[in-house]
Amino acid sequence: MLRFLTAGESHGPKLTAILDGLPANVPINQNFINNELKLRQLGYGRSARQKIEQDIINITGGIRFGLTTGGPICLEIENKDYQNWQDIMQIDNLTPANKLSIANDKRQNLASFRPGHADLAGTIKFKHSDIRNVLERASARETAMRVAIGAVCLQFLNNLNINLTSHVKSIGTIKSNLDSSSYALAEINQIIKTSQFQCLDLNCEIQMLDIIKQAQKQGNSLGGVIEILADNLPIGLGSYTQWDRRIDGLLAQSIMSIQAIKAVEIGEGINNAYLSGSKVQDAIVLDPHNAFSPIPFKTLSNKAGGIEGGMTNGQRLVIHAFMKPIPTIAQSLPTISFPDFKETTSFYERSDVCAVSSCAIICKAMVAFSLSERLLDKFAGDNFNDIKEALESHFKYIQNLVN
Ligand code: EPS
Repeated sequence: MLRFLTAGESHGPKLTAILDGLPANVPINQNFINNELKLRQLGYGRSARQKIEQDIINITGGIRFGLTTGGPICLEIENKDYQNWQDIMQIDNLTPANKLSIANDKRQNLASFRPGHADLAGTIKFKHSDIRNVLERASARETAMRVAIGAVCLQFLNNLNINLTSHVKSIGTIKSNLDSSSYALAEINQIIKTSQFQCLDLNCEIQMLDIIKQAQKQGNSLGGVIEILADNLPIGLGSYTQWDRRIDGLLAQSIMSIQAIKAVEIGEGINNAYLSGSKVQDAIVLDPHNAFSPIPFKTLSNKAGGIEGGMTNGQRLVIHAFMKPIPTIAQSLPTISFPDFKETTSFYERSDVCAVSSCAIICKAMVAFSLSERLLDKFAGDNFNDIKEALESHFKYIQNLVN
């Protein structure tokens, strides 16, 4: 069973995670993890916090001589901003002197719930007397750790020839018009490397930049849509046999767990609901001489997005994630004060105006984790080579079905 937990607060000393259940002998390169972490920090519209942080991975267990040992992998990322928050985030109880020194610090006296955040429900749920206990942990800073976990899983998958990418389809009302289905994933990766928004349609860049600048001026924020793709998946990850083994539901859960993601679509799921059956189902044909796929059949379209009956069907996995505009905005909104519960307006510290391109990296990471989980369900093994061999024999079995 593959699983991970993260710990740490946004302005605490560091973020930590343990990833447990990867087999031994998976080649892991720290530069690869650091590159994904760097990509998550890029994109116009991020807050001043990103100038403080330079996320670098510190691995303290589970990897030796560039290979996983099979033991739990322990990952850490330092919060450089902690230097500015030591009093507010201290572990020990406040002394009278500490109390005095932070008494007038606005950061210590959060007086209202920010609409759209975890503040209100979280404070009531845990019966907190300080809203900061909620926002520190609910913060999307935690996604740095998810990207690190995902970067380990991506290396596991890539070494099995399973490739993933993600790109930004829209920011606010600016939409990319390019259809990714005619692009190889390597081509997409080359193009988005040159985009500051991880967008495949480079013609959108200027408009995306403009719309973010406008939102910034207006004290507003923007969301967007991200597409996540995976190629060379085996057939039959997930299962139709029980509700909680269906891979579409499991993938949706892992993506919906990302802060600000409010909807997930598999393939053309939303549009398909408006069409008749004959226009939605993907016809299947033989394809024995495809140099790019070990599977000797294919579908003529991919409206199902690579999943049928809760299982991967060997076609490209296509997922869309919908991110709401970031809830912390400079514009004040009506809200309720704390602890006196009176009507007031929301407070503002600092925030991102748009983090859709960062979210594309986070979505890819969560899909990489989720696919690794499902792969290990089907091709379980304690050593990487056992899994590789099992996967090769899976594809041989399929090839031998068509002669
Ligand atoms: C976040 C608020 C901002 C973001 C943060 C997520 O941080 P701060 O409160 O320090 O200004 O920049 O994201 C990150 C720090 C990050 O690395 O992504 C929030 O409330 O979710």
